Amino acid sequence: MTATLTLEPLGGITPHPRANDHTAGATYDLRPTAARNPGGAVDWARTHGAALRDRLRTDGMILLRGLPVDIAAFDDVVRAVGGELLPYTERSTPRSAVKGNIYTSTEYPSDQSIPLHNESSYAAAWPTTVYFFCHTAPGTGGATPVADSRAVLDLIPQAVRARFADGVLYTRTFRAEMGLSWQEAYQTDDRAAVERHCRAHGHAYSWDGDVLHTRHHRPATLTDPATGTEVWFNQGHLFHISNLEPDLRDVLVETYGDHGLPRNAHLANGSPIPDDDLTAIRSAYADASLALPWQQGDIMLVNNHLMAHGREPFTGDRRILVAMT
Ligand SMILES: O=C(O)CCC(=O)C(=O)O
Repeated sequence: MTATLTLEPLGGITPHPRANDHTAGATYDLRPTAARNPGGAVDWARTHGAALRDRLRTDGMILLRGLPVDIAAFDDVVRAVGGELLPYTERSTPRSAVKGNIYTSTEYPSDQSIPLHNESSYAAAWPTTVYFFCHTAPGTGGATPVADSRAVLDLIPQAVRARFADGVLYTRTFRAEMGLSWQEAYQTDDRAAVERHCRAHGHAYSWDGDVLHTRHHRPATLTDPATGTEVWFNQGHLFHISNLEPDLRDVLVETYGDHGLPRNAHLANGSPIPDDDLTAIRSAYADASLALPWQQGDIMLVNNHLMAHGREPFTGDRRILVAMT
């Protein structure tokens, strides 16, 4: 039986004006909602699991606040809502396993932002739901902003979308001393297993000693099966070399050349993504985004088809854990 789920709008959050008022006609209610319950987190999640799944299908993001949660309870809440937790495969960023398939969120230096992105949208497989748990709230900053991927698509000019009609070409170089090694990205020491993965998913690959180069195409958009809506769903702007600080970019190009960069992205035909297109895409994300300050114990449920997520710079001992189903 489905229990009634009461979600209340969260105060103190002001989405960017264009997030609910953009030009393509449709509007989405991006006000985040929260479920509050001071009682047992796991029982509550078991009772409301089906209702939470239902709401997530359209709402995109729900914050659970005020539940007493530790790592074990987070694990159980995720199972109650989404079933078995998925491992982080075909990795693109460093994360450490904390308990089973619960990981730290991406371990990038605290002064850096992580651009909004849909989890693993560069890969052959991705989670449909991502769960973030605030184990330790940051001192300042450090929100995990979200952006409605339907709004992002609507905010990207038609001419830009047309250039991405055939998808994105992702190029990656895995080396031990820069970015991720192939062993970390694919979670194996077995080259043959990596080659099997590449062949199964149509990734071209070549070896240069212990350095692995790959190239693969993925679509730029996705039709969400639950709502039938098209969403912007790729990491072209994040893989692109322009995402790095200019100094680091110059050093990488000088050291490894254009074809040896840890990550890069091109239009599907291999030509460069125009700078103006990247600017338009990044500004669409910015316009559609909203950020919630974390409170210790918060769990954020994110529909990975409908919502991108990122990270703001922070101070203090922030610890956000992530699980995927
Ligand atoms: O730490 C966070 O809030 C999210 C980091 C992130 O974007 C990720 O791990 O994919």
